Formats: sequence, structure tokens, C-alpha cells
Amino acid sequence: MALLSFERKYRVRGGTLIGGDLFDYWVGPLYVGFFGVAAAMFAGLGTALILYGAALQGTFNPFLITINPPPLEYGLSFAPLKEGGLWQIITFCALGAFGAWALREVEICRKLGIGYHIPVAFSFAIFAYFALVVIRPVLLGAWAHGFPYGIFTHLDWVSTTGYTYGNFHYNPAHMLGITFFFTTTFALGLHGSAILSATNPGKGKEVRMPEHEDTFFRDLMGYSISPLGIHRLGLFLALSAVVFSIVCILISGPYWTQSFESWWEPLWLLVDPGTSTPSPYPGPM
Ligand code: UQ2
Repeated sequence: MALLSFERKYRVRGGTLIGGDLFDYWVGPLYVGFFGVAAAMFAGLGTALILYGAALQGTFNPFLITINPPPLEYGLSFAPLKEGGLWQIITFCALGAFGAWALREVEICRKLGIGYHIPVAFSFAIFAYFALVVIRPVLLGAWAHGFPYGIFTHLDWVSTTGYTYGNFHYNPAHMLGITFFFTTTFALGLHGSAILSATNPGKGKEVRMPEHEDTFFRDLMGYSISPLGIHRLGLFLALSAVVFSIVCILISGPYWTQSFESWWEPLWLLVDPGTSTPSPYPGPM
């Protein structure tokens, strides 16, 4: 697979952002580049530090390894390695690796002469991680507010944080985020099945072209968003899901500290002006 017939044509020199021809080559199927080397170094150091943390913790069970942020007392200062310092360096390595990976995507886009949509989309995901482990902890005044790097411990963190900051299911940004996530899977379900149905019409039948896909949706509901449009919609839906997830986590704590049920109080009052409780819904207690 390393030398597909068309790879020779598309493996062009140049388009690098830094260092000119330095590292401008491929290893097997993979483009290296300055940022490939940088990403490998950040990822390698980060992984080694996670293994060191696991050794200190005394387990190599992947489900039980956890790299915890510093305790609250350390605020926004550097913590000793064994008390959250590892978490701080690993976070730095992760951001370094993600950023280098995004810039490597940019270099590949430049080589191919295509748009920057892929690194732009990836940068939304990086921004979500940055919001969780840097922006929100800084707004709250302590690295302790970052999430722990462990399979079960990060789940516990999500649960505790979601309920500590006023039950995320009542958080309006959370509602919008989830709605966009579900709509994204709905759109991909429609699109994936549309493509497969036209591409695999059945043994002995000719593969159908996009006109057939358009016609299906026009017959079904009077509208087709077009083969290009469905990809624009998909990107919009997916990025919106991430954006509202970021809004959700950044307002929870730094901006809104009460229960999110009470965020809806104006609405409850509108529904029942006589109500004396924050909401006519008794809540989960
Ligand atoms: C479409 C089209 C495709 C598609 C799909 C549609 C030919 C192959 C899935 C239909 C999608 C529409 C009408 C948008 C639905 C809206 C939401 C919010 C899910 O028209 O063009 O290309 O795959």
C-alpha cells in the first residue's frame, strides 16, 4: 500500500511551513515533515510520562491507570511531579502533539493544493480539550479543575462535574450540544446509506450516479440538499456540536454555579406566575 500508483504524482516537494526541505519526505505511507517529528516527540514523551505515572501508582492495568491533576491547594502554580506535575507536563505534551498534528495536516493540504477544512475541523476538537484542561481551570483558579487522564476516573469526573455544576441535563448549551451530536449521526446515517445504496444497487446492476441520490430525496420529501451540500451540512452539524459542548463546560462553574434547573426560572414563572418554588418540577430528590 505504500506505493499506490497515484502516490508518485501527488508526493510533491514543498508546501512546508517551517524548515524548507528539512524532513520533507515520507516514511512508508506517512508524510514526516517538521511537525511529524514534533508530534512524535510530544506523543512519545507524553506516553513515557503516563507509563512513569502508572509505575508510581503501582498498576499497568489500562483500566486503572490514572494521571490526576494537582490538588486545589496548588492553584495555578507548578506542582511537584508526583502531585499533579506529571498531569501538567502530560497536558503540555498532549497540546503540543495535537497542535503539531494539525500543522502537519496544513502542510499536507498545501502540498495537495486543497482547502484547510480538515485542520480547521480538527482545531475545533483541540479547542474543546484546551477549554477543558486550560481555559476552565484558569477561569476557576486551579489546575485541579482539569480532568484526570484515566479510563474510569475521567468518567467519574464527567459525572461528578455534571451534577456538581447544576445537573448538565438542564444546561441549555448541553441540550444544544447533544441535539447537534444526534443530528450529526442522523445526517451521517442518511448520507452513508444513500451512498451505499447508489454504489451497491445489487448484483449485475449499474452503479447509480448522484442524480439518483438527488431524485430519491426529492421524491421522498421534495428537497435534496445536494451531494456537496450534505457534506457542508455534516461539517456544520459536527462543529456546532463541539462549539456548544465548549460553551456548556465553560459556563458551568466560571459563569453559572447554581443548579441549571434554576436557569430556567424565568420560563417556569412565565408558565406559572404564582409559583413560589424555583420550578414546578420537584426534581430528582
Ligand atoms: C441529499 C444528498 C445526499 C445525501 C443526503 C441528502 C443528493 C448523496 C442524506 C438528504 C439530506 C437532507 C435533505 C438534509 C437533511 C437535514 C438534516 C438536518 C439531517 O440530499 O444529495 O448526497 O447523502
